[in-house]
Amino acid sequence: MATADHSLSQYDHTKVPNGKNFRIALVVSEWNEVVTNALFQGAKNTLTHHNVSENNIERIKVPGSFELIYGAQRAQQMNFDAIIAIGCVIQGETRHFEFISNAVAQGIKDLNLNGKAPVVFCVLTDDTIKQSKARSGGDKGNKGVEAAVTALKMIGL
Ligand code: DLZ
Repeated sequence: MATADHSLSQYDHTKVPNGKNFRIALVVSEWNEVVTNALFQGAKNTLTHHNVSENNIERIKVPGSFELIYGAQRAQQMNFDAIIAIGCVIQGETRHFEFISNAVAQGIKDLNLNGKAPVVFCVLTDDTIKQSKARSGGDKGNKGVEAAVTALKMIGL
């Protein structure tokens, strides 16, 4: 599961469905915005590269990663074909990190089981901002790219 030797931006383009006519919502947390903006940009560029129209990509802002669950659920009710939940939780001095990370992972899992559109987990859970920057357009690639490819594949299932 480690990304140490793996770039999050590398994938086989021939295995990605054509995104023409797909409608995709990107729910983006404002916490650690320098990272979540870069993840958003990576996802958006990848979606348009695979023919998703800019008009069919909607950015929905939420205050923090904890709110991604509610934001993604609202997006599921708005008839998008897929939702990408974008956040960045960084380890601090308290146990807050674990509560938020676990809640978001469980909440998004529940939305995938019960909702009508797939919700892709594009949430970085790192020890340091440096690690997050490396995974949002740095030397480990961009998890937003990986999330966009996943969304297209899930719609095409
Ligand atoms: C409160 C908090 C903290 C300490 N750290 C983060 C973080 O690293 N990443 C993130 O996305 N959000 C953080 N938050 C905010 C919570 O996600 C949430 O917005 C608040 O607890 C309000 O519900």
